[in-house]
Amino acid sequence: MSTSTTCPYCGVGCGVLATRDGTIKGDPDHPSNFGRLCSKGAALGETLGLEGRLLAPQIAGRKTGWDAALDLVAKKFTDAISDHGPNSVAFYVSGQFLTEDYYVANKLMKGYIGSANIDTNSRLCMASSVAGHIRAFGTDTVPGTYEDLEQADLIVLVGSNLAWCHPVLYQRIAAAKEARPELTVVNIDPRRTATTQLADLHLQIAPDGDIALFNGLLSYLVDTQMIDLAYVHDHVSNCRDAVLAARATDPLGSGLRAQDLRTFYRLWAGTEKVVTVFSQGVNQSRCGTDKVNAILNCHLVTGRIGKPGMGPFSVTGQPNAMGGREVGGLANMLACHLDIANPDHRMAVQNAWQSPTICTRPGLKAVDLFQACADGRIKALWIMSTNPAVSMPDADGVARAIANVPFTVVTDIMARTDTGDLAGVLLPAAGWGEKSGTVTNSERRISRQRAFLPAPGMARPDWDIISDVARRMGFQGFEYDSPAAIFREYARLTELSVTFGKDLDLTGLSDLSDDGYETLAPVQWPVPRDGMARGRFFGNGQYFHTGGKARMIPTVPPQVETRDGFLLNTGRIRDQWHTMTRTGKSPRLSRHLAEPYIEIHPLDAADIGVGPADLIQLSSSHGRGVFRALIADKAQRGQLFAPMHWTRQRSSAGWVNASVLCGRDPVSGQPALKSAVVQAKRFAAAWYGFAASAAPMQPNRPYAAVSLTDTGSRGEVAGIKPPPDWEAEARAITAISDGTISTLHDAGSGLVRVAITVNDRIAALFFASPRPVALNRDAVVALIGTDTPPLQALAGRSGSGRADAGAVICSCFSVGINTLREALAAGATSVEALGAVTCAGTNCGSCKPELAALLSVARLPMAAE
Ligand SMILES: Nc1nc2c(c(=O)[nH]1)N[C@H]1C(S)=C(S)[C@@H](COP(=O)(O)OP(=O)(O)OC[C@H]3O[C@@H](n4cnc5c(=O)[nH]c(N)nc54)[C@H](O)[C@@H]3O)O[C@H]1N2
Ligand SMILES: Nc1nc2c(c(=O)[nH]1)N[C@H]1C(S)=C(S)[C@@H](COP(=O)(O)OP(=O)(O)OC[C@H]3O[C@@H](n4cnc5c(=O)[nH]c(N)nc54)[C@H](O)[C@@H]3O)O[C@H]1N2
Ligand code: SF4
Ligand SMILES: [Mo]
Repeated sequence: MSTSTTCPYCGVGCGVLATRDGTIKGDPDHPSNFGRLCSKGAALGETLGLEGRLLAPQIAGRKTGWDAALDLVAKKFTDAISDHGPNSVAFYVSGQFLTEDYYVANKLMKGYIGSANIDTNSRLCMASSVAGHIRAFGTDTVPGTYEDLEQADLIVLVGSNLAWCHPVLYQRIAAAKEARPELTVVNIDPRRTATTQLADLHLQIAPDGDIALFNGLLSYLVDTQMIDLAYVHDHVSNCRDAVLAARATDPLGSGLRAQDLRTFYRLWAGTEKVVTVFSQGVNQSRCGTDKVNAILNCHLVTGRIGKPGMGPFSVTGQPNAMGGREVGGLANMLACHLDIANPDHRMAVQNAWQSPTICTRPGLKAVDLFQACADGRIKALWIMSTNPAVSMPDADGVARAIANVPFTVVTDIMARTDTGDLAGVLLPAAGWGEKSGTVTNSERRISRQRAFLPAPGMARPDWDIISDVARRMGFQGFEYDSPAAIFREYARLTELSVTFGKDLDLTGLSDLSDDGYETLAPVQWPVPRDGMARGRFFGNGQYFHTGGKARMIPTVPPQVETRDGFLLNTGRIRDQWHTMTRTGKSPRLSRHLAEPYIEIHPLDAADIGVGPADLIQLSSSHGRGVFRALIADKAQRGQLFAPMHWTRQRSSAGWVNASVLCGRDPVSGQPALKSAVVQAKRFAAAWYGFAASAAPMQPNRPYAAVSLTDTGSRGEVAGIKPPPDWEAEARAITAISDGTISTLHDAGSGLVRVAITVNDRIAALFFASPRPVALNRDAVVALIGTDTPPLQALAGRSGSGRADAGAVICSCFSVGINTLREALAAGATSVEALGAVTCAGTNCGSCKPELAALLSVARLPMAAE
């Protein structure tokens, strides 16, 4: 029997049918995905194993019971509050919390502890969109729905790599475009990405050139009389100021050519049904909030908002980024889209909660919160469901700041994370599939996550752990026995949002019975009591500012700063989720891109003397890192791109945020994670190696990146001087200390090959060379555990004589780049033909953009080979 639940990864919020044996299917009835899943969703079954899970609470590294752990947490927080005041404690939480988890954490901090020092990783993610929405609409509303993407005639993707980050939405757009080829897609991104593949026009903008671009569009709309005067008159304020600011802007500041600007402006102006989708290329910027408003201005001035097929669309990253915003997860918000700054709102929330207190001013935002940890102001810190020692800018500084807090608690599902390693108390959370609650996706659709597995060991749901601590701190109001009870309380509280004229209305769900909650079908808010649900906001021109009008915001492009070094852009890859604690468990997903890498333009690579597969060292004033070079003209000159996923658990120097020191948006406090300035040079490796082992390897060399395989683990390594003893080196790297060792040295090439056999089976293979090691890694991995004679295992480049499939492009069927190249050489001329020959792209379809790229340029699109 399968359980219908929701994918725990991105904000598309796909419905999943899951069974206890780990079978995962897309839910054909879920309105987000209608049965589709991407590569990560499809591999969820491979992430459910208990390896590495945190199964019991720990105090100072020792296992303990819940009573001891939670009494200690309650006491330390209570002591800190009574000795140093409520602002001496802080929570740092996550858009991967369920709404119920988020609600109780927020209630405890804001209504009972009396501080607003609860911030969330959404500060790194959605804060600029939230601030931009509030400035324009009077509240944090995402007006549109996914259907708008299918109904639009023009989709503009700004700072969004939808193909890899919201793959099912990308597939919905790709399907719509196939059905209606006149649907035009524009991609605005300084890099060429997998998403560019779908675009009719790629505007390779200068970093942070977005305000110049959209201010130019606003001027153009005015000049060509494309503005909707009646709409603006009735429903929009501040138009004149915004237009004046736009007029003062030189659109060439976008870094685009005049003719490309004209093409784009004509297209946008001439297409009524336009959806502008934006994501982290917009939000994660020193001018993120202004970028958001520059986009919203263009939709407001044309009245293209809240109607089928048109509107601005901020897509959310995490599965419950939206739910967190609803319940006041950010340090500057109250639950139900109410304002901390407004005394009436505060009093109303406190009354509803019957709570002893209520915070009176905004709390510390993420960057300031960790600064306060560094300088000793925070005495007790609780981090839940996020990994800031990796994901915050200046990650090493943040790690030191966390270590500096006298009492730190981390709740996670994993025993070892870079953040958990710094905690005094570790609390085991029940994970996806083991706990129940709700999440809200990018289109405001609330879906149930349902348990289909028992919680392992002593793990408990987050809402339950937080409520228990609250009770142990002596607070009443946390006697919840189920997530349904929390959800009802939250839905009732949204009555206040209605009373104060805000958008968030779930009153229709206030009296949901336990059964009703259990069977709740995906539903989009608002869900008013009268049952008159409506999909879109603002179609009637009614906004949430006093007076009911939307507000246009004058925006000014940032000063172009001269920089000494490269501009470092960071983001995501298709098959990993953030800090890899879950996707890293799937060998299949790890084969798409197995190493931390830097995309660098060929001319820049030549400038710094970096050749193919060399290593690059990055550094900034605060940190450094080492990455494989991926030389491609996808990035512009002077700009590097690195994925954010690697950690200290899986690499020796691949967590990019160590080198990311960046500015912040002054309005939202969101860090500019897309534009750090770094130095880059060739990493002076004396040797490069590849190892496969039956044991889990540790990243223990100057350069090392390890990942799981079906036969154990694999690792890329490099050292700065040759070791005195290669056999000892091989043992240290492969973590195999027993068995027999066989070694081959090739004096001419310097290649060293080592095999370790235990009980006549290959336990480890290690290859090292003065140059990056070229060999069939799949074949080497496949030899582990076999009874192949060691010298045979070391012989030849491809070991078993099988063709090397190369870096995996199709995760579902493990189809490698070389297999695809062969199919191309044999005459495949379409994505479908490639699929027919190799199966690639015929299951989840996440690799289709890469297949199309292969076809169009007939060269390798992504290969950390
Ligand atoms: N596979 C995968 N999917 C994910 C996630 C994941 O970890 N893995 N995480 C989820 C989360 S939490 C989030 S927030 C989303 C993020 O989803 P996206 O925002 O789509 O992804 P990113 O790769 O962070 O960045 C998007 C693009 O912004 C571009 N960019 C950089 N600077 C600028 C600029 O100045 N202007 C413009 N216009 N573009 C710029 C980058 O080159 C990059 O291609 O993905 C979600 N989905
Ligand atoms: N350089 C750079 N840095 C970035 C970004 C970028 O684009 N570039 N993007 C930023 C963005 S948008 C985001 S959203 C962040 C994401 O960054 P993080 O939130 O730090 O990354 P995750 O790996 O998702 O962390 C989630 C943690 O929660 C744990 N976990 C999983 N399920 C549960 C559960 O049910 N309960 C509990 N208690 N724990 C659980 C996981 O094991 C993991 O340790 O990164 C940000 N950092
Ligand atoms: S697109 Fe992929 S990661 Fe996002 S919710 Fe759907 S299956 Fe999950
Ligand atoms: Mo995010």
